[in-house]
Amino acid sequence: MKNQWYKKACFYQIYPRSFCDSNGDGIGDIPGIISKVDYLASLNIDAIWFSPLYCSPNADYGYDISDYKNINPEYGTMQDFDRMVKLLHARNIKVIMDLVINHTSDKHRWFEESRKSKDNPYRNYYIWRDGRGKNGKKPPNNWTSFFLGTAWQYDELTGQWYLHLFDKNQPDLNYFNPRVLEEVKDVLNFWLKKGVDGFRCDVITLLSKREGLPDGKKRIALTGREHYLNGPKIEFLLRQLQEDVLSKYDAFTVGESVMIDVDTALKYTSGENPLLDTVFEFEHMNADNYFGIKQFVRKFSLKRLKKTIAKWQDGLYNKAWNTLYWENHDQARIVGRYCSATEYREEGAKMMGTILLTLSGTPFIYQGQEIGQTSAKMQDIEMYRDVESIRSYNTMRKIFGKKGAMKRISYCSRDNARTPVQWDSGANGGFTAGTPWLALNPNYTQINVAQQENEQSSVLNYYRKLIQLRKEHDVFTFGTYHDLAPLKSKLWMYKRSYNGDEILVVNNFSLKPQKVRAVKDAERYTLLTSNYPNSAQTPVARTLRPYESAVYILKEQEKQIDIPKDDALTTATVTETEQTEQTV
Ligand code: ISL
Ligand code: CA
Repeated sequence: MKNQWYKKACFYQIYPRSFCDSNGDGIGDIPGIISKVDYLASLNIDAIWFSPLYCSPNADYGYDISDYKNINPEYGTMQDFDRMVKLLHARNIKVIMDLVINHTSDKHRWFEESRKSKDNPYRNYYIWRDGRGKNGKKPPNNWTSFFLGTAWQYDELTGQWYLHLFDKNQPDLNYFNPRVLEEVKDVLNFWLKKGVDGFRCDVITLLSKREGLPDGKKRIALTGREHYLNGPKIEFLLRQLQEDVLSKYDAFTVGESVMIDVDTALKYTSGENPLLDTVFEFEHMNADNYFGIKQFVRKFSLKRLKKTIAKWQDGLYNKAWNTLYWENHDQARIVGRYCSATEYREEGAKMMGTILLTLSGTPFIYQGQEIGQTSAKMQDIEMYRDVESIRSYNTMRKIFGKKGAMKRISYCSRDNARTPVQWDSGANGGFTAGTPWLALNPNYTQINVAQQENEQSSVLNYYRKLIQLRKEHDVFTFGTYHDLAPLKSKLWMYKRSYNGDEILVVNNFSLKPQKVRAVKDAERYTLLTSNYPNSAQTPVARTLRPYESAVYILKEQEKQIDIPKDDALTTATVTETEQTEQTV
């Protein structure tokens, strides 16, 4: 039976380039991370997902890998890496690596070989095709890239095109060729032998393309996706990785699953030997855009968000395991998206933290989120470093004009999450003694770790408290989810129940006070925590202040394990199985 430690765990994501720079070159690095291990331990987190640390020419900052078995020299050496793992393990923090196997860098040795000639032994590691039209000067099919435009690049050398679902510097690996999966297994073995605890699997659901690579239905984005999203052989590929490698180390996996729905998620994550332990779905990050395309910005709707969360909370309950996240290196900061970054900023940040840590699934906190960092919203395209932002700005300009494009990019750009961590109010927020690779958000003078360490009621200390409470009360992690007011557009109130225990979470998603009716049997509950001083001690009828968020818990004496009169014995057994399931 697999060790399910990850169910009770709280994860933290590090984007190494922006975490902490130790040598003044403006780039975060492993010695920088090492200097912060005690800070990481003080958060009481159980595991860290590292965005790629491998060698990369940085077309997509690590998501274009040129050597899977070495550390990017900008970040340090393999010795530094080993030391970091040791220090983290000594603090009971597990290490999860990013596994980017849909594509490599075009500077990877395999691709450099592959390009050389049609009969090179590595040719078939990538997806090469003849072009269409006269002289083959048109791409082989109509698929478009995640970063917009065609997904094909013509290569003069051999007169053929190669497929790249992302940037042209990120050629897709060819899983029609069984050799490729063998290479990947070798990479997995390498890191697992070193003692890492699992993988976050980048765009894992895209690996298997449909035979013949047929044209796709024309769409606003990702034309062709019906031919590779959860493609024909994906389950076979994942099964092999599980059986031949991952299961031997009891390794944890979370699969980044673009555009996934509940039923497909269940295919990957349910059953006795799931293909993945859990997934990152995207739907709940679309409450402020049209068609799931983040550049098509739209006013945030709490009702939409609640509907999506309810669907996932219910859909996976007792069948599979979900993740919880608001931020990562691909998303703008949540403060400023789902709550205000100006008025009541701290209350909003704490409210979003409360929700993250009181739902079912494994929570992931992204660096800087724990202090409520906000999006930098840079107004000059020259300041951006992210390939997606730059590419989509150019496309958006054609649709919305310069101003409209900038407005949208500055709202949704991935660089909003990638500005360095704000450690203190000194030069460059204490991130570097040199010039940072990406400018800091100027608000580091007000929002930073040092200042929040000194303030008892800071966002940082609130996150710590919530993580602690989640550890103490299993109902946070394992409870059922029940939305008490799904139709309210400003209030999010829900109840979680588990083994006779209950919590009620009430949140005001607006800048104005909101009236709430008393919760049924309000006196049975008592206040556990709140982001305001003097919140009501029981969930009575009253007015919730702007972004007020409070967690109530069933009083100890009110707890009872329900035993139906007719079949007490069966129920007792059920309770017992539930308890073994959560044992970690
Ligand atoms: O960020 C995105 C826009 O919303 C997504 O399209 C993103 O590109 C997609 O979620 C895949 O993300 C992952 O793979 C990419 C890499 O650029 C991202 O940073 C990574 O998280 C290619 O490896
Ligand atoms: Ca450095």
